[in-house]
Amino acid sequence: MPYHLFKCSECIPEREKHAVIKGPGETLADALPLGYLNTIPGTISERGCAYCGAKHVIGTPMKDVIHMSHGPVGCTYDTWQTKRYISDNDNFQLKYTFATDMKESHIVFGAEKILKKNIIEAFKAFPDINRMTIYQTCASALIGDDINAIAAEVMEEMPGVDIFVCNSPGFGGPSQSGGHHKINIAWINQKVGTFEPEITSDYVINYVGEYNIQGDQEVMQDFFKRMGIQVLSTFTGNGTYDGLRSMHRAHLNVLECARSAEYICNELRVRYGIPRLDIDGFGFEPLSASLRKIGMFFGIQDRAEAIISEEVERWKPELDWYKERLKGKKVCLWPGGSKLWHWANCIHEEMGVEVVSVYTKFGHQGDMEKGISRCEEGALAIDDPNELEGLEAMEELQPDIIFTGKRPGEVAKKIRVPYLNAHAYHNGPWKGYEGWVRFARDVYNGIFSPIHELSLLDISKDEIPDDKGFMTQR
Ligand code: CFM
Repeated sequence: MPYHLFKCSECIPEREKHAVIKGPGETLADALPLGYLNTIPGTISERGCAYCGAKHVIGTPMKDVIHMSHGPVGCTYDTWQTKRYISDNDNFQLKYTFATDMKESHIVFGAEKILKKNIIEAFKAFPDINRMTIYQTCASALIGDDINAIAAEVMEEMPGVDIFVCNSPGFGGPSQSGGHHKINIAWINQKVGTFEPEITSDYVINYVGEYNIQGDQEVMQDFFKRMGIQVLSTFTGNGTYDGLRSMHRAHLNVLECARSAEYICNELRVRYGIPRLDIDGFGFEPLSASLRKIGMFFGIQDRAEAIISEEVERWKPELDWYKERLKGKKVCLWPGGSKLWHWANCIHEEMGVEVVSVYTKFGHQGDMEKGISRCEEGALAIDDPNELEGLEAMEELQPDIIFTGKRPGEVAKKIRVPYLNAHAYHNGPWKGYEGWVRFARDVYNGIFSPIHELSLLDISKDEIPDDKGFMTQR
């Protein structure tokens, strides 16, 4: 049986179909973990909510916008201290966070008045910013505040401002993935086609599903510019509000994170006939193939080849230095969504590590299918894991390092497994050729840093670690 029931989850037998071991000779047809379902009651999920997926993943990387959360102030928690989607306008979207600060009295009497007051106050406080997004939360959705009406009223009263309303309360889906879908569709319905851009090239793209984590977007944009391609908009990292209103004028949608943003690409194809091309900015081979594909689409493949040979020649020796040292190191690849399949194969091929486990918090079965097909035989694949399952997996698999988020990462540290931040990165950007070397360096430092020898010392006992890191008596 390829399904795997964790000992810690024996009391939640429904969990069995959410974990699979990729057995020898088994194909994906034997079993895939269930995915994108409501979290089973009793398991402490690591997922985010649909509001988080809409606002904190996709909405807020937009850089020239006041991002207003209509709800209790706690809903805005996920901001500059956890997010690293920087921008080239001095990080306006990271530096400030806005909320209407709903309280109990607003639940009873309604919060439309304070919403309007807050919108006007925020625009007055930042006179250079005249674009706003407003996000519904569970609290304002449950009492039925009409955010659209208030936004329309303000736009009437303040000519020159433009407001987007995102109706994706926390309960609007099983995970953040539900919110991705909602904001994709809301944006194309409300805003695409309402702004006419200046076209400056024969080759015009939207760069979609790219959130500029630690500068990824800027690295990729530089490659596109060197190819003579105009990036009309980026959905949404380092992207501008008006650029994203003009997505309908691109010749091609270049899609990076298909999990979070395939919806808008598919709609742009249906409504405006713009084709979709899926790419990978991570890893030498996948990135080179991606630049080549874009070049082929526009008939400018020679420009892509010139970049590829220059960059590979410059950075490949450094990557190989790390590969030699990382060979055979065991990795648990435990991101939120699409990074499991963006990375599973190319970290093995290009950094030499063995992927002994993949998981996704909110990926769909298609993401798992891609992830499992790209990881090593014997790997443990888990959908929507809980903390205890993560611990049990680490104890069983004894990974040398795990790539995951801050919360599971801190748990790993407690059992002295080093972790890299797969979401926000350690020393990014990790996209591009130089970025991929930087990732390899972070992995190397994660595993080999002498700090781990110290962290393995338990000063309460008279013990020292042996050369494998296990504790022995002094
Ligand atoms: Fe796409 Fe993302 Fe991801 Fe995602 Fe995310 Fe993210 Fe992620 Mo954190 S959009 S699915 S909801 S690549 S925030 S930039 S790192 S879990 S694997």
